[in-house]
Amino acid sequence: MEVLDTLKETGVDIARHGGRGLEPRSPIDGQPTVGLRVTTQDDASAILERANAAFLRWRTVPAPVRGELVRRFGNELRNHKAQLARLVTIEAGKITQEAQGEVQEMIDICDFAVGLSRQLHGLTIASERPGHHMRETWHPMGVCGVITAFNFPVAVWAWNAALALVCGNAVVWKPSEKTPLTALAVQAIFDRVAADFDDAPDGLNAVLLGSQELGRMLADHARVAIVSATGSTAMGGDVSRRVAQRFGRCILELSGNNAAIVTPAADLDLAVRAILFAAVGTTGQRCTTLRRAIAHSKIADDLVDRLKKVYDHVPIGNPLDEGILLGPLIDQRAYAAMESALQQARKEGSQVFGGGRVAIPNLKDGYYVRPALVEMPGQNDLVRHETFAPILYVLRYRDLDEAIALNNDVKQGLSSSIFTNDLREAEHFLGATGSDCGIANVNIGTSGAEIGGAFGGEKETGGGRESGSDAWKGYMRRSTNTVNFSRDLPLAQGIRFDAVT
Ligand code: UN1
Repeated sequence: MEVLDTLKETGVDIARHGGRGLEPRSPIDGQPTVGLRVTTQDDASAILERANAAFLRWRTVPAPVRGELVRRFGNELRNHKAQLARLVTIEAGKITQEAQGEVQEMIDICDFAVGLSRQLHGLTIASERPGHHMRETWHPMGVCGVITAFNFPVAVWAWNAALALVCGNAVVWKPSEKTPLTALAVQAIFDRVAADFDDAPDGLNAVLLGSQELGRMLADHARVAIVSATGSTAMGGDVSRRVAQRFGRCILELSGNNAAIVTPAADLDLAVRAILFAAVGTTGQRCTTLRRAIAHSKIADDLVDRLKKVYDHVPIGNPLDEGILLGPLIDQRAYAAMESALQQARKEGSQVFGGGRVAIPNLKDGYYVRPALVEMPGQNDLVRHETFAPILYVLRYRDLDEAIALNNDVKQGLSSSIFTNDLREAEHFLGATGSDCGIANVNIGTSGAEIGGAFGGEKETGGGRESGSDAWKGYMRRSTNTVNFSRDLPLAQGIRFDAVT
């Protein structure tokens, strides 16, 4: 079978992992792929102990040497880009272009982390005391637990793992139950690179396969210093409450409900292309997917007409086929959620364009849908709810403050955009009284961020930052150091505390 061949090419020993307990299916045709054994709680405990032992050694390896391991790993990802992308397509249903983009995101973050391994710098701070130095230093934290979702089965792990590893941590990864094969392939590649690297201890990165119980175990376990979780707000709430109980650290990247404001000063051709990728790409299953277009009433009709035209021409089908832009939803539940949102929209008197299941020959158990555009009279609870499917709600506004208020009037705060050629509008949107999201863009869509920036958002999105910029600080502990190189002992704030002798 073809999946087995691809797995073999990445080095997965299927005899070791094959079995029962986890029965992943490909969204392409709804058929089972390869059955796998789940990780028992006992095995998971042993893996966590091993990871902790690995951390104790790894933290003493100089950071640029740790970077060298990540460099070699990134090169192996380059060599296996096609195979990994294929597995992403088979397990997550992403079209080949996007699946390759996802693997490229892993490669990019490895490159970033290699450079970072020589840049883990702190501050020197002026001391108020003579003969004293103050500085900040950064140190490895421990085991980093990474919980990832089906929609980015490998890139999000890589954002976390590449940084965590150069920062001197060990990583234990709980991938989505829907995408375990892709995780095993990445693990096999990592294991080979690590085996050839003298300074890399055993168990530096390990995978736990199974249900949310294993995610909870990571959240509860005293050995896990950092839990980085990507997924629903409900999952993130559960994880963060558990981690907070033991005063651990969380990095959360949860739901989004991302909007684009299209003003009368927008380049509509550009806006339509950007909206298409952001709303329809990945079958609407990115946390950064565009879910709301907030269009000025002067241009709203024009925008909707143009969108309808391009929506009508989106090629839907097998994501492995060249030229397809819209692959399947992940499963029946995702389809049911989309249908129920559209039904609710109709009940509320909205205009629904598109939507509905599409039959693809030979793939009758895959859930293929037409993307939907829904003209909403106002922003209601349906619009405020994140439905993980290609539904774009169109809202209208009259002045920019009203549009920004609509942008911000949702519980999530991940990504946002404005389409305008008016500098005043753009800067207002980006400023303190503008978008309240972690990501705010001008003249590009809400999705498809580069790895160089910090990725994440506010409110129910969880507040975490991953990937670029200074997100690495989330994977290290900060130590403030005051060094006295004088012969005196002056106290801060001028306090005198001498016993008379
Ligand atoms: C996600 O959907 O969880 O900005 C991550 C983007 C991608 C990452 C999305 N680089 O759309």
